[in-house]
Amino acid sequence: MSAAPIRLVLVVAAALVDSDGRVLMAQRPEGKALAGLWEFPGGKVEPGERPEETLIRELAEELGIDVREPCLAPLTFASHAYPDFHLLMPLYICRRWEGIPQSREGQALRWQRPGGLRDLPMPPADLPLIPFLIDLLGP
Ligand code: 9L3
Ligand code: MG
Repeated sequence: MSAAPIRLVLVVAAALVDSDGRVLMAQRPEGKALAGLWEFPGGKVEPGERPEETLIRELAEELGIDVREPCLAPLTFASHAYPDFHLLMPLYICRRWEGIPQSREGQALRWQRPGGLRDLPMPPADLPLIPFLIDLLGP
């Protein structure tokens, strides 16, 4: 029996939740894979990094905010088979951070109640996280 090896890619993502229970979504900019789709901000775990470190680095690079480790807790994760790799993506729930999220990489940003996430075009990996957020935060 032989099977093609599967490339496993670990990506971490954050649901930044504000005091109204809205979640920050970022639109992937032109020139990137999946351009135009709205995602939970985050990115790939680099070799030697702990996932929590990746999240802190990615949110600083993309949004200019400082997410402190005590506020992080991965409560669920996404798993999605793309044609050329398999994505595993824990979703961290962040309710506290320092600074005001700003677009640092040309991406559009919007705050959205979980029930409104279904109206945004999202990467297939992110979609199954919507019911989890509706359960956690309401629609
Ligand atoms: N991805 C999907 N949903 C997300 C994030 C942050 C990333 N919420 C996918 C898009 C790419 C891969 O993970 O296929 C790596 O992301 P990036 O490094 O291109 O941002
Ligand atoms: Mg990214």
